[in-house]
Amino acid sequence: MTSFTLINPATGREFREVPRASVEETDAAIARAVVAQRSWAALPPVARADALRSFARVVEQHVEELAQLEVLNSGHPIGSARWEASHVAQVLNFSAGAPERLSGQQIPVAGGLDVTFHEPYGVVGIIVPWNFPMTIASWGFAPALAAGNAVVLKPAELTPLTALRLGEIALEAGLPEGLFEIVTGSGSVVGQRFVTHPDVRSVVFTGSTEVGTDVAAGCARQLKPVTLELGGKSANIVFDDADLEKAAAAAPGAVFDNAGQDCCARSRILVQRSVYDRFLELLEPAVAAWRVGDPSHDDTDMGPLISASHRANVEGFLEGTDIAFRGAAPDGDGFWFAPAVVLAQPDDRIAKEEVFGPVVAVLPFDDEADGIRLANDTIYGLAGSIWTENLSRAVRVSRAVKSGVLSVNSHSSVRYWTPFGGMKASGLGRELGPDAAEHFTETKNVFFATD
Ligand code: TXE
Repeated sequence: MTSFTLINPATGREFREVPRASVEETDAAIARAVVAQRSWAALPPVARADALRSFARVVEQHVEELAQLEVLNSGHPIGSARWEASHVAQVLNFSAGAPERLSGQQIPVAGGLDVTFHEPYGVVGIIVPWNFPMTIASWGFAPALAAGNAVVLKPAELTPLTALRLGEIALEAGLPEGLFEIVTGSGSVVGQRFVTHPDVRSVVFTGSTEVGTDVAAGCARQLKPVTLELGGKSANIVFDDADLEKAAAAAPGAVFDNAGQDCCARSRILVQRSVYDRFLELLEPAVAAWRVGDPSHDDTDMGPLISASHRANVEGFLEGTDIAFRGAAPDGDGFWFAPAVVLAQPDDRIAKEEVFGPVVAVLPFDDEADGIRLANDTIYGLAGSIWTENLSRAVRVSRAVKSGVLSVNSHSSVRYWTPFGGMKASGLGRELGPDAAEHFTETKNVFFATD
């Protein structure tokens, strides 16, 4: 097969064919990137900064178009999709500040001068999942380009449209041909070629822990650095001294946003036993108020799941569970799924595995130590939230939970200027934040003898 068919998740209807690149086509894209990278890295830093600012400006002019593409291809609510497209422009603008700030060091040595340089890797391969197609892509390509690399990027098979459009927008904005190559195709062909091709010098992978582990093993054989953003089973810990109304009102958004297809989804709510019943009473109306429906409407909170097969997987997780209550979802075609709140025990499958759908497991705990123990009772360590009005407890618990991204009395996870990434089976390395561009370089040390 030389192409794959895209399906609108809100209607279940096929709407477009996208090419499936072969190994030879992937190699050709990598070869173009190798050539483009040499000239790009040789440009004055200000020229690279200007090019990225121009890329950001043209993305800003196309926010509505990119957002509409994401509604069509991924079923994201239009409000979220507009945020995502604007976020890409912001990540580019932020990264545009990096070329002139990638300073090395001058280290005192006898008999000469010792300095370090942040050298780009060369070509960086970026493998993107389907859940946040444009934002996750930008977390890789913007800082990688800023650091003087070329990028070959493979979007997920299901959701390539915004990446393809961003590739065109880069050219419209004046980025050189070959510098930012979008290669559509399957993971086992195009993604694997990024791993094995000797000219791809660094790989960024976001996706399942299973495939990420294979990608890391392949990169290890090539001695190739790899950044991994993988699965999660993040805890939303609600203590008895929390503002319960606020905590319950915020909980649906923390797990049902993007239909739960979010690596940071707070898919376990851990509630102190003394306030467990009260919290559930407050959570029920909040879930009922969560609006699931047509993603093209401004007031929709949640659209469909990404595909029929993914919906079947998510449904499978509910078998044999104790469902406390569910939200609403439209009937009809489209991969709709009503949000579900499940009462669980720590060893239940629903409390352990990443569902990647609008399903949340609620578990009680006894005291602070028990809450921390339960929060850490997972192979994952990506995100988490802590609800308490006690400052000392907030500090203690945020230091004790083994996750890369935590928020207290909030569910925020992503700001492009703060670091993002997971511990344990949730990943390796960090994206975004002040050092994002530096992560796409390797340090060179040069000694100049003066004697
Ligand atoms: O992920 P994959 P899928 C989890 C989530 C979801 C499950 C499966 O639980 O239900 O993973 O999703 C490319 N070499 N997450 O199948 O397969 C693939 O083409 C190189 C969580 O979409 O990991 C796609 O571009 N690349 C996660 C990307 O890897 C390969 C986000 C991700 O695909 C490859 C996504 C290979 N051998 C899924 N095989 C999160 N937590 O954010 C596939 N790919």
